[in-house]
Amino acid sequence: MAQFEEVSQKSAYGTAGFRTNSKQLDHVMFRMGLLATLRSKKTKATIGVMVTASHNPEEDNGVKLVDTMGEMVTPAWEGYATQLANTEQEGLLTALKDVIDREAISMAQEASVFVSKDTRPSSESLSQAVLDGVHALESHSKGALTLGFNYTLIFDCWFELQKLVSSYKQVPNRTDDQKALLVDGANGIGALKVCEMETYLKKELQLSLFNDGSSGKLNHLCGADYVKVQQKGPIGVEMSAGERCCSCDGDADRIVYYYCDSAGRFHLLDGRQDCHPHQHIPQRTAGLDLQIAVVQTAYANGSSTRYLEDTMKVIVRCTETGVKHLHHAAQEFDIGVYFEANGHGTVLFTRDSNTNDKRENAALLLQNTVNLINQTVGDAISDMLLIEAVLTIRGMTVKQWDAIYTDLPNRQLKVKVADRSVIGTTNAERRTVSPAGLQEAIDSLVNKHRQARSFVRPSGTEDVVRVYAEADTQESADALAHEVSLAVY
Ligand code: NG1
Ligand code: ZN
Repeated sequence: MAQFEEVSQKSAYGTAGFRTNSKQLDHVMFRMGLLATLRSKKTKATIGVMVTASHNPEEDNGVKLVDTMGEMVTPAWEGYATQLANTEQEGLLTALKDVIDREAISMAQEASVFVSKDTRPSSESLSQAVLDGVHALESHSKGALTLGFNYTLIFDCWFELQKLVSSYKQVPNRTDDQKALLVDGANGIGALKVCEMETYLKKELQLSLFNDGSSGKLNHLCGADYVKVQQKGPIGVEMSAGERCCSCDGDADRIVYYYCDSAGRFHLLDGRQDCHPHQHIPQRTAGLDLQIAVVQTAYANGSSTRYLEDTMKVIVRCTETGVKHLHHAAQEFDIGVYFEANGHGTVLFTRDSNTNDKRENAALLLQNTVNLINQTVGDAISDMLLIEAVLTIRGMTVKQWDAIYTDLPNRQLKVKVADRSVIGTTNAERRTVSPAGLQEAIDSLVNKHRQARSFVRPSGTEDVVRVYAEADTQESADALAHEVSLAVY
């Protein structure tokens, strides 16, 4: 390890793998191909490599490894990924041997690696670089490599799409005036899948697709991140009052809902997902005696946490940012609902709903919900259908969903610092442990505002420190975020 630690850490395996300008990623991709092959040999199972930069601009790209059960790889393997990505060419062989020795990997074991990519122009050659890495270790073995998919692992399966569609068809029909849903495809993968789904669901749901990739640029003036950050609708979507609209992100694993009221005011329903499926599940699990929990991050609005704990009376857990952390925490419960405030997430069912249970009706309903959910890491289309199903079953309009609680005004800022790694955090990133004095400074600023909360953490996907603040008024939240930014700087 000593030899590894001396290597300068230019890129680290962050919240969602490596992510930066696509021009800097060739060697990282090749090395992730090597590492995925080793991981596959170690686990004797298929490993996924996903080439995407999600909601980042089209010029960026990234790569993340997907472990045997569709989860992110373990911290030890993230460490190997960082080491390999930063090793000079001449040290590469030694670095690889080190992983092989540490993990006692049998190189005779066959490997199976799935490589998938999003629709970015750079994804084509970068995914090829991953495949080259796989080939470098597996050139002797025939058929051990499954070649690149066009879309994400999640969506590439036609059967998966059919399962979602047929489960959705079990939902009682909604009234005609509630059937329309405007979907912003962010000019990415989500658009392709919505297009496919549109025809199968014509009777149940009238999907109108915008930003379908035919002319616009990926995530440009559209997509989940744009809508959330800009607090306005995407380009090309004309919303009538009260009409349900949603946007997915570039790799379609994140979705946000929104609408305009009759006064033309824009309402974003971010962070509502974790309350939403949850409202549905207790009804469906009536009598099934399952332990249900909701997992959030520190970015969850304080009102949603209070609503879940005080009104819904469910267990709420808080983890570090990034679905890999939420996913692990959610696995500890029979049903774990997890969503980041920005729309990534899903629902996990760790106990078989059919086992030892005589209350068949509830079990059957629950099974149908299970089929509607993609449990691996969540995806925008299945989350969208789940939300549509819940709204239909509960007879709720988007406005009524918005009204289940009122968000505390909040503000998120990015601060550029010389070295963001000097900020160390604890308690699911809600408090800082370094540099000295920073947490005390934040505490005293928070104390000057009402119903206030603020925290800072280094981003895992951008070279910035993120500042979050919420308080009783927007002015107060803005002021607090600004004051805390100055304390960080
Ligand atoms: P970082 O850059 O570590 O804050 C961002 C998002 C995460 C997640 C990842 C991966 C926020 C505050 N952070 O992580 O929730 O989406 O990107 O895509 O939204
Ligand atoms: Zn994404």
